[in-house]
Amino acid sequence: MITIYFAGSIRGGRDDAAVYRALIAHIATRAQVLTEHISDDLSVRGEEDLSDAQIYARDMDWLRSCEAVIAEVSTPSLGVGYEIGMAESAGIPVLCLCDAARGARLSAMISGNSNVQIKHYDGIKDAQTTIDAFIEALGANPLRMGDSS
Ligand code: 6IA
Repeated sequence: MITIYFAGSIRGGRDDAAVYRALIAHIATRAQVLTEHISDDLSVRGEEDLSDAQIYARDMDWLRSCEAVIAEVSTPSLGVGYEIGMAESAGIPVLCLCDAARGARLSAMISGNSNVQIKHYDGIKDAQTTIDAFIEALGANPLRMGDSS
């Protein structure tokens, strides 16, 4: 099964937590999601017991091991931007999902980056359809950019 690293804002703001939950639930029917906690109430899950250094080390291990990243980028987040950049430099395919109504505010470092796929979605169904096509394309061609074999 394909492994997906889902990225969504945490300290950048939790306004879209319900959207993350709906997208993660959908991805989980098609792939293994390494970061299902992004949709949760993190205090309930005990994430607060982890130091920032432990969170960073764990998330970077997951990021390096995943086959693709799906990032919800409507709420600006330093961590999500960092993860997108790290995935890009590792040659890991990245799909960025942005609520169309807020797309004009998306950072040029994402919207101007031809190495990542960007979808300005109009409602959850639209985002889910895009996720399906992205995962299907990965299954057809699971090689990372930069792989020589
Ligand atoms: O800058 P942000 O916090 O918005 O960054 C969010 C991104 O960084 C997510 O995509 C996560 O993969 C990662 N990340 C940042 N903080 C955490 C976290 N706990 N747990 C897991 N992943 C994280 C933060 C502590 C919490 C109790 C507030």
